[in-house]
Amino acid sequence: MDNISIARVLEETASLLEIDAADPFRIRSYRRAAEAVEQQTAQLASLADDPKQLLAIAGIGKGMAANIVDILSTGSTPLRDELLKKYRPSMLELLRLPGMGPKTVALIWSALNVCDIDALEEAAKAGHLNKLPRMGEKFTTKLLKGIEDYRKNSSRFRIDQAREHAERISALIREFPGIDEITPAGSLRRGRETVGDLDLLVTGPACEPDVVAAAVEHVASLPLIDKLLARGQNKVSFTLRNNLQVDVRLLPRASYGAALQYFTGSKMHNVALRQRAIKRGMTLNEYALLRVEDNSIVAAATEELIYRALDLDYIPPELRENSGELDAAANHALPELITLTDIRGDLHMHTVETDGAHTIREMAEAALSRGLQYIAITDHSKNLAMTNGMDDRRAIAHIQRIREIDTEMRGSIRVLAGIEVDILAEGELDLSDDTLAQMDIVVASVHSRFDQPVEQMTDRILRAIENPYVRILGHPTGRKVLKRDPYAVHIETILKRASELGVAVEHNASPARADLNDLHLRLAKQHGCRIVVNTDAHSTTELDQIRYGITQLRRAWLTAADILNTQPSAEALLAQLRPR
Ligand code: DGT
Ligand code: CA
Ligand code: CA
Ligand code: ZN
Repeated sequence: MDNISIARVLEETASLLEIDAADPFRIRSYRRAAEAVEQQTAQLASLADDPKQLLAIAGIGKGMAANIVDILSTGSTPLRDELLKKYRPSMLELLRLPGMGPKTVALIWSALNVCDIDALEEAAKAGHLNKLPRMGEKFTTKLLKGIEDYRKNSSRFRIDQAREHAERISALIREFPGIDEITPAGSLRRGRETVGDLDLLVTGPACEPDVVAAAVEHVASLPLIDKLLARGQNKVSFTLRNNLQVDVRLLPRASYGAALQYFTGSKMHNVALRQRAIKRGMTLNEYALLRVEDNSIVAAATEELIYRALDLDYIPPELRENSGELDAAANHALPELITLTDIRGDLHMHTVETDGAHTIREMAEAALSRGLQYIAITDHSKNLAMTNGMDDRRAIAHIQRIREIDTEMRGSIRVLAGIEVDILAEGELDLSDDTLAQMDIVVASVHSRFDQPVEQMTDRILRAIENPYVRILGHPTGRKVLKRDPYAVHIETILKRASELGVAVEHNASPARADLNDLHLRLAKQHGCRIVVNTDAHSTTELDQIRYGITQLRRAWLTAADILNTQPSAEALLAQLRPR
């Protein structure tokens, strides 16, 4: 039994425990063990005779080592067998649907004997769910939409997950001697918010034609491969346990640039680029840019050389969508795209006061260690009850604590007092104007009643930003990547009004949101909107998610000057926000 199969059994056990409403710590210990097993280069089957070696793996304790020994000898654990007598493996998939938590899955099973997506869809359509507690017509409608979305989306992966997998795989490939560069190409390199499959390009002395077979062999036997799909002279394709497909290509140094250009795409960008080459008497393929008349190589080793030979400035991967970048590159009119180091502050984050994991001070210190000059603490307001949102009294007490930390930080970083105030159903705000007036930063966001008709939602948001204390409109369309469509709203109407009022619109950098998206951001700039990029961090590590925001801003052609929180200091920033 290989590591992937062991990891799958552990992961399944975790999910079954979840349906069984078991202790969260116990659930997490199985998940962590599954991940640890998957990462191992050595096959556990060969270590199991000596339990000490299993215990040496981080994330594997005594109990878990015993489980692994069981899995190796019987293919399962007594616990998993017991749970599978009570439940079914197909129920694990149900957990991915909206509104389907472990308790609901367990209930639908005990009441209706339903344990897979097809049967669930049938039961929902026949109206059987409506008879169960807390599952009215609304629930059924939402669920059916969720099933449809799930079928549509389950073949794509979020950029952050794709990136993590790419890094994990790259680390394992790198163990082979003679490999000195691994670059994710395709949609991941272009920074799309979701990725269909991973395209990894590898080069180094081990990838030269006469020796490449050994490196191909190394890649084809990576421990995390679930199914090997294809294996060619310099290419290996496989899937991971989560069904993500990976195409690895091993290329000689001399043609690495051409391959990088070709496999980064997008297809439409490449079509346009090839046409440009043809007009100049050249052809472009994955090996080189060639002169037609004598088949001589014009450029191949780097992308820069290829673009230059076609009389173009270098086009950053994020812009390669055939949306005007070739003309701009020909006219030396490409924007100087924003980079991570341009960001000086972060204006949307949460603390333990509501649903965050860390204190004001911990967030401030983490931001300081990341080189930021200022942050705003913006916890939730009371309408979001499940986050322990604050009423007016608590919000004002919270301002005091923020001010104290700001003083304690002695100017090393400025900590601004803020709030993420809920926009209620008719556009009223969740806290009084008196409270909002005391905040440096008021982010207003929609967190409820996503189902309103488009006119009502648009009016609701317009009314909210008329409130003179609102300085930022948070995650303006409410979508969750691969999980929830944006609510129906006339975004252009909102952008125009926000621009007139001087209310900044947010790009929420959390890869789960990426809201406004790249196209809306481009529109926002056209309408003269002020734009901020925020992490909406709920923990110190989530402050690092700013990088995903930068990627989307770059895809929207934005420069540092387009983004307010590139201002060097809190004072300079506040001067750019809607005046009081
Ligand atoms: P994805 O994987 O759906 O998120 O999107 P991409 O852009 O990564 O697309 P993929 O993986 O099918 O192909 C990778 C790149 O290869 C693509 O962006 C452009 C390049 N390419 C150039 N010509 C062709 C072609 O004729 N067929 C395919 N499949 N790819 C091509
Ligand atoms: Ca791809
Ligand atoms: Ca591909
Ligand atoms: Zn929010």
